[in-house]
Amino acid sequence: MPNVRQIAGAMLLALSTAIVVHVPTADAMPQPAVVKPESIQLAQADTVGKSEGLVRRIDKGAKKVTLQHGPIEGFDMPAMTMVFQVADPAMLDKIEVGDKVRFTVTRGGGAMTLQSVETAN
Ligand SMILES: [Cu+2]
Repeated sequence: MPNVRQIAGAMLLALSTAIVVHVPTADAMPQPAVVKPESIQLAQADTVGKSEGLVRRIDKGAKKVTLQHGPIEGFDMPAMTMVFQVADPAMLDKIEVGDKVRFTVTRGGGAMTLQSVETAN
């Protein structure tokens, strides 16, 4: 009687065989490869990252805030200083330059957008 591991191995083998068979079709039609990055961006938009940072600059008119942030948990992003969009400009009324803050952020369409921010002084 085959155990679960053997069945999974057989299924993997069948899968990889299917992929190898599919390659000539992919070569003949390069379009599907162009669609791929878009689907990856959509997946990233659903991810919420969170971290802490220091407020460096606030631009209410442009709905942007510059944060010197620590590594962002949930994203593969190290500590750096960068500009974030804010989901709601009212979020900028609660913080000032020099404040230490905690924030949550989403990523999609090439922009990082703060979803929440609160002082952590
Ligand atoms: Cu960053």
